[in-house]
Amino acid sequence: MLDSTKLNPADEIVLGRDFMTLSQHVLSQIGTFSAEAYDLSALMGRIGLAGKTIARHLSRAGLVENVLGVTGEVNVQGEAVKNMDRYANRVFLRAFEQSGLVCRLASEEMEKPYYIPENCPIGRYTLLYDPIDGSSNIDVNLAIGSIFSIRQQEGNDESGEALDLLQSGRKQIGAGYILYGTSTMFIYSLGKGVHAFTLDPSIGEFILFQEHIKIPNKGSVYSVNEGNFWQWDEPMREYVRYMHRQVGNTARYSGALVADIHRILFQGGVFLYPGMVGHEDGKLRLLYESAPLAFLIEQAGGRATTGLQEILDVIPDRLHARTPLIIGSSENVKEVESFLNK
Ligand code: P6P
Repeated sequence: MLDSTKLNPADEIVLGRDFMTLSQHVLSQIGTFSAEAYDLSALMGRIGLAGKTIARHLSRAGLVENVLGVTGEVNVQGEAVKNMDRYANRVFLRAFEQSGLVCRLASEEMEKPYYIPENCPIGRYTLLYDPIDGSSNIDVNLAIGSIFSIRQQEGNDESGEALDLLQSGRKQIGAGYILYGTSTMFIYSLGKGVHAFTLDPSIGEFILFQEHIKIPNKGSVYSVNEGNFWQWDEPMREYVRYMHRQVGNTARYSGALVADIHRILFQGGVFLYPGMVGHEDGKLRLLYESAPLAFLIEQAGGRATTGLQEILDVIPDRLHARTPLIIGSSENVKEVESFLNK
């Protein structure tokens, strides 16, 4: 009699892989089936849903209206808002309305946090996110990403100033990014290693790609916008001149932080966005760009610093605070510091 509870080994392997979905993996990470575990599993699943929705919209760029191009607005950062920025921001909000999971969302695209009052009595989390990182790449069909950071909801923020969010990145309980590239990938950590998933559009699930990713201790890639060379201070210029002289180094810079970090996570190296003349804090925002990526890269065995302080130790003075960022393989970051500390 055929045992109908078993398949042949090859099919069993495929089923096992396809059924290790994002939500299932979060539960396996936490290792319990507590209410908190299910909340975090559901929360990660909602972020995944937002990512799938954004990926679908991007795949229609050029085919339907209002995917490419600008809205004509300027955001709190003073940057032109792309149609995709506004769409992706709204997707994250919709993913958490009626979810009961998240009380408050803070985004690069919103001056103030967005509250979901009906969630607040029970919603234990705040989500900080950059809905579309690398907007300049959208209209030329190059890789972009979304970045997210999960924090515990503390108090009820009566002032609406989100002062409780002005804490170090070590208060994050999870972080990650979604990369909209040749395939759509979801990378996350809940503080127990870094794990990568690839979207299988045929079943609409993020399927486990690799667990416990470790960044190489040193790599040959350095990623920086050399168009800003004369805006940097001399030690940073000296470091880049040194990299020019070292045989075997490779400059890679995509214009999307998530894509550059993804390359460095898997191949090693260092990404730099230093302070510049007139912009000593650089360009990248701490709470929803540098801090979540620093959380992830530290979990993978790498480092992230402002040049003076570990990114995860920086306490911002405002929601949209910026910091210089030097992030990647520990040896590469140390090499940059050796120039900055001369
Ligand atoms: P620049 C995109 O606007 C972004 O925030 C990051 O994704 C990217 O690394 C950086 O800015 C690019 O900035 O000044 O080099 O064009």
